[in-house]
Formats: sequence, structure tokens, C-alpha cells
Amino acid sequence: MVANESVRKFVKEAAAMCRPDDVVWCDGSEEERERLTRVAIRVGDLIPLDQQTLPGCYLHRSAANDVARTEHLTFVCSREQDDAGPSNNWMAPDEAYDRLGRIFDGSMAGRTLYVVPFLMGPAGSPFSKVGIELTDSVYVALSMRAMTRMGNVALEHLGDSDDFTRGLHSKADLHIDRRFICHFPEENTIWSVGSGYGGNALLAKKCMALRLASALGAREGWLAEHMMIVGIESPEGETTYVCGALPSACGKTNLAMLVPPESMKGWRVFTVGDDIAWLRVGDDGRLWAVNPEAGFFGVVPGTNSRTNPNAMRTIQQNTIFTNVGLKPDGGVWWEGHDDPVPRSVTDWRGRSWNASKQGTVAHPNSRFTVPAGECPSISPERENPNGVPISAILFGARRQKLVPLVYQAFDWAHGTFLGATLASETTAAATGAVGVVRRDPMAMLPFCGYNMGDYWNHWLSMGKRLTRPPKIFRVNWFQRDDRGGFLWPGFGENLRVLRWVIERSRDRGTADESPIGYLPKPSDIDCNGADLPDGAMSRLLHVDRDGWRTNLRSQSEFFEKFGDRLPAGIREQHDGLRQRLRAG
Ligand code: GTP
Ligand code: SPV
Ligand code: MN
Repeated sequence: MVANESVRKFVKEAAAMCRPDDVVWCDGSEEERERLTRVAIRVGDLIPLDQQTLPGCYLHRSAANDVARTEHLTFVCSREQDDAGPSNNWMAPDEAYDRLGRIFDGSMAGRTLYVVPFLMGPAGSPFSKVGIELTDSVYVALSMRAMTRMGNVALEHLGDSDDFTRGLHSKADLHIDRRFICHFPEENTIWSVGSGYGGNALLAKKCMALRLASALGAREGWLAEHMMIVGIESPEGETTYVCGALPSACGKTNLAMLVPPESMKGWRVFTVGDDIAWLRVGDDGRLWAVNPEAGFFGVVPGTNSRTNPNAMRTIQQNTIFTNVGLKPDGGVWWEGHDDPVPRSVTDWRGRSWNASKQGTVAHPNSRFTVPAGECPSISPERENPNGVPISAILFGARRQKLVPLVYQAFDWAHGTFLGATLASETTAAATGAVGVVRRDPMAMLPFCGYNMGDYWNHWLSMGKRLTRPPKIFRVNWFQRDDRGGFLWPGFGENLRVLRWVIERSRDRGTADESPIGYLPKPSDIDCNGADLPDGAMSRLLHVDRDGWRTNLRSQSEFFEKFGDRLPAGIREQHDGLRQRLRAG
């Protein structure tokens, strides 16, 4: 029996409302993993894959209407609507507790309630945070085990404190009319009902480590960001840590697990995190980053031994695949796999695919869930309680046109502006249209748990406290040629761009000043051994001034929504860009 009174009270009250048949406290042990896996197989949540070739691997099929985050059903329930801001859906806390309470009422009848204590950040770190997720999904409990430091380690960290995130989750009937993901930043509480999928249901991830943590960070003076963290060692043995914000399904996992191209001998890459970074100002005036997670929930389609060999090796064992194709031999397949489409394969919905060839075999937002320890490139610094010192921050997005391959911000405030003006073509990671350009500041549009105007202000104020701030860059791997093909090879080749980023962040390397920022000359990016057509680099680095002038208007329209919560510092940056474009 768990001694912490507040935890017991939380569980007791939730159980009284949801009325499960029984309550199981998770301890994180190996025996428990085996037991829960057996339960998951029995209830149909997991299908065992071929245990010879894929030991410890299982397939999960989610409900067909429950395959991605549902942003229109996600709410920030602060007391004041203005504190959620114009970029979030808002519901008054009382109304949210009332509406969701009715759905939670009796929702776990006939089911087990799993009590999942979890720790975000390394054990023993003063920056780590504890949460407790109560869930009626054994798939969620097992996924949380892979994604977080789950079980007794979290309760030990908590001791008898009541400072923990209270997460309540029920699949209820999985009906979209009864699906809500509500965050109560003032009460460190999350209520999520009616979905069993990813960011909607694994409450440690987007709900706690981004939405609640971002709001808490604003109060406490740190940042919770949708960023990967990577360590890059040069042939001379110098390691540089870089973090990068890219919107959902825009390349963080791939960048974090990058394998250097053949021609870049002696370079090594270490994965610290692939999705979330908690950033603090260190005593040395540098920015320090911790990955609060302990596993990956990565995009499957497009993953193969050419694009992401480290991910391919990571998912050979102890992996839960969600919504991929199943082969008769117990293997898995997806679009963009190394192997051609199998002659016989069951699609993500469990239907035979080959006869009808309807839709894709794997869902475009199919995912792998796997502990970080399975990744061959995992960094030992992942467990460092202080995190890693960051030399460069990247803001990237999917843009077919306009945005050059890479350029550098003039300073921190300009870099904050580059983040605030990030826009990207939408992906399958959330429900809704795909491929539509939308503003996604800092890749945090769906994840910032408070008013985004205040958030930009917080970014600006962090810069004032950093005496050795990281340099900030904008990247775009996704420019297309007139036939729709990618202009830049991407993946491992992105290290060529990172090499310039590293040089610049160490005050070496050359660049030209342009209206949008410091731009490398084509010859500044080492393309030896990269199969790039003549003139490609000039196109990749071209600044389309007319396009940027048009873009200025779309920036203003977006910023206007924030009224007087828009920091003067952002407005000044916008004016500065306008003036430089006019002059140029
Ligand atoms: P979330 O987990 O949703 O936050 O996504 P993420 O940012 O980690 O994206 P991820 O690395 O999983 O990449 C998403 C998709 O983009 C995959 O299909 C990748 O194959 C593809 N992708 C990643 N990097 C590149 C790149 O450099 N070039 C191209 N063309 N595609 C890429
Ligand atoms: C994202 O959408 O950015 C993800 C996947 O990382 S989910 O956990 O579903 O949010
Ligand atoms: Mn993400």
C-alpha cells in the first residue's frame, strides 16, 4: 500500500467517480510488465508479433476514429480565458469538471483502473517532476512504462509531498462526441476522456510535460519546449549540444537519431531526446536542457534503414507498434519500409489489404513506442540530472517554398521572433487537413498551456538572463522543386547544415547578412560527397524578397490576435524585418 496520503486520496476520489471493478497500483517491475502484457493480449489491446525476430514486440490497433491528437477537443481550463489566450480552446474549470465528470461517472465499470506513478526527468534531479496517471487502458499503462520512469521510482521521488500532476484518463466509450482533453494549469490537473491514442491519452507527454509544464515554467522561470536534443561530436572530439523545435511529424526524431553521411568520417551523433526539452538558465549563464521522457513515441511511416537506421535498430525489440500493417508471419510493414509491399498484409484496421488496396497499409500517424535505452545512439548524458549545455537552437518546419535551408538569427530576441513566426504544412499527427500552411510558433501551437503572448515575453526574458545564450537558427529540409521532389536530401545529410550551425554557434564560420538573418554562402555548407545537382545550393539558400514581403502581412494578422499581450519586443522585430526588406 502506498503511504502518500494525497496520492491515496486522489485515487480514492477518482475510483468513487469512475467505479472500476478493481484498482491496480503499478510498481514498474519486470514481473508487472509481463502480467500487464498478458492482460493486454487477453483483452485484445495487444497482438503478439513474431517473438523470434521481434522479441518483446506487439501490435496495437486503435479505434478507427481515434488515430491522432484531436486539437479541437483539447482545452486549457484556466480561471481566466485570457490566460489561455487566443491560440487555445478554453473552457471554464467548473464547466469542464462538470461536463467531463458526467462522462467519467461510472465509465470504468467492468474495467480495471491502473494507478501509474511516473517521474519526468532523471531520478534525483531537482528539476524532475512527478505525476500520477489513473487510466482504464492497459495499453496506456504499458506505453507509460516505456515512455516514462514509471512505478516506485516516481513514488520514492515524491515522498510524502502532494506536489504531483493529477492525471485522470478513461477511454469511456471512445465516441468523439464524448472526447475531451482538459488541462487545469492552476490545479496541476489533467482530465482526458474518450480517446486511447498517443498525446490524448499518455498524459505525461503533451498534457503534462508541455502544456502544464510550459505554464509552470513561466511562473518558475524555465521553458518546456517541443524540442529534440542531440549531441554532435566532431572528429576533433568536441561535442556540441543542439536542440530543435519542429512541429509534429516534421523531423525531430530523425534529427535526434541522425547517422552521419559516409563522407563525414569521424563525426558521431548522440540522442538525448526526440520530442520534449525542459530548459533552464544555469549558474554559468548557459542554457541547460533535460529530456523529461524515457522513451520514444515516434512516427513509423517513412522510417527505414536509409532514412533512420538508428530508429530501425531501436524498434527490433520491446516495441509497441500502433496502427501499422501486419504480415502473416507476425512481421510488420508500413509505407516507406525497406521491403516492398508484402503480397499478403493486414492493414492498420485489421482488414486484408491486397485485394482492395484501399487506403494505406499503415495509418499515416502510426507510431512506435519504445524505451530510449533500446536506441543505439542514446547519449549517456540523458541521465545527467543537470541536463546538457545547449549551444544552438533550431526552429524548423515543412515549407515547400520561401524558407531557405538554413539561416541564423542576429541575436536572441531576433531568434525568439524566428520561433514566433514559424509556420508549417500540417501533418497527420493531428486530425484535420494535411499539407495546409499554418502558423505554429516554436512548434508549440497545440502545446502551449498559457497565453502565447506571455509565452513570447517569457522567451525574451529568458534571453536577458542568459549571459552565454545559444545561437538561434531557422532550418527547412522540405523545399520542393517544380516537379514536387525534395530539393534537399535531408536525413543524415542534415549534418552538413548542422556543421555550419556548430561553427556559427562557436563564433567561427562565415555568413552573409540578409534581411531575414545571417545566411551561409553556398560554399559555406560542405557538400562534398552529397549528390546535389548544380546550382541546388544557391536555390536552397535563396531569399525571395517579394515572398517575404507578403509573409509580413500574414505575420501581422496573426500577431494582432494577441492584442496587448503581444510583447513590444516582438513588434519591434517585426518592424525591423519590414524595414530591412524595404531597404534591400
Ligand atoms: P512528432 O513525434 O510528431 O513530434 O514528430 P517528429 O518531429 O519527431 O517527426 P519525425 O522525425 O518522426 O519525422 C516525421 C516524418 O518526416 C517521417 O515520415 C520522416 O521520414 C520525415 N522526415 C524526417 N526528416 C526528414 C528530412 O530531413 N527530409 C525529409 N524529406 N523527410 C523527413
Ligand atoms: C506529436 O503529435 O507531436 C507527437 C505525437 O509527438 S503525440 O504524442 O500523439 O502528441
Ligand atoms: Mn511531438
